[in-house]
Amino acid sequence: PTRVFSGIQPSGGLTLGNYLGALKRFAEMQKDGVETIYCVVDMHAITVWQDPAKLRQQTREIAAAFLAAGVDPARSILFNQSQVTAHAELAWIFNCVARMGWMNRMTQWKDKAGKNAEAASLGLFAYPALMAADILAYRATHVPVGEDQKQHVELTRDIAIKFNNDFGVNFFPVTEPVIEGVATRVMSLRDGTKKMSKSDPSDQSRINMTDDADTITQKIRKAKTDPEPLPDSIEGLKERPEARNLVNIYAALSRSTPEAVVAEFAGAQFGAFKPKLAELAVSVMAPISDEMNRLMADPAEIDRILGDGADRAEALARPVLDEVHDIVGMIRSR
Ligand code: AQP
Repeated sequence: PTRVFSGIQPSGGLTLGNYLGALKRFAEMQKDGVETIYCVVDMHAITVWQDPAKLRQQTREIAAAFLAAGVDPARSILFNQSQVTAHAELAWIFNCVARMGWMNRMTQWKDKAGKNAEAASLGLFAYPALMAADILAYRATHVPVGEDQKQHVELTRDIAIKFNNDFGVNFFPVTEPVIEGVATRVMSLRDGTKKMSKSDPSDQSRINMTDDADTITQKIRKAKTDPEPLPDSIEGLKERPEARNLVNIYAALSRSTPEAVVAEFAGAQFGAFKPKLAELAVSVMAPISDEMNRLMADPAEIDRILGDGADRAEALARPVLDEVHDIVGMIRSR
């Protein structure tokens, strides 16, 4: 990768799924020769109504989570989306490039709008065009995301290709999703076939990044499992979604592989495995949540970091937007 972009919505507290599937990998992508641009996507969050005071608080909390997970504002650009107007400007142009049919096929749109699509916001429908603008305003080459966002990155590619074709240019790159590791889809602790999600009504279904050690331990102890002991190879996890999920979480938290975890715990009962997993989860997550609390005590410093990131993001996006306006035929005379 040469230029990486990714974002997280400030639409609620973050889960272990967001940490393992996104934040941890964002930090790992900070390497020499790679530009990393990370965004708290507040404009995406308001596609469903957000209380203004909560939106502000959650934006700072997500920024604190990025920092606590190891995103270094000296190496990476970290900002909130609405401070860089290029996102909204490019999104409008992409609204005119993308087709209604493409948006209609998005599974997240179908899930979130549900049966009452008539009452959903226009923004929720257009969400993937804004996401394409987030990525392509920087002509980013790679986007690290969880499995659930794959379809939206594919749509970003379609928009880039159609824009290039419509205007006879080779301007936007065809961005690659980066979906790798064992935690690209962390599942609910109550149902191994459902994604762990911040919007699940059951708090027992997820580990929140702000949960304390006792809460983490208690949620893992109560996590749904089957009565069998752990198998001696990962083939034995095939029809066991809950068991597989806990093994994958263990592997991701210990920077190991499911194969190695299964080899270590072959034949163990969940009564023995769960306390080990809880101990590991607490040892990884507690320092991160402590650091988040420390950062949250100084909101002015978080705002300063976001403002500085926005200045640097703006400097990258503005020349791209200038070229886009020119390609489309929009006069810039001042
Ligand atoms: N369970 C998960 N496993 C792995 N990765 C996940 N991500 C989310 N859930 C999991 C990844 O986290 C990044 C940020 O997600 P987001 O907040 O922008 O949107 P989301 O995917 O809608 O997150 P949630 O928690 O599932 O929220 P709700 O409940 O509102 O739908 C993305 O890279 C995502 O893949």
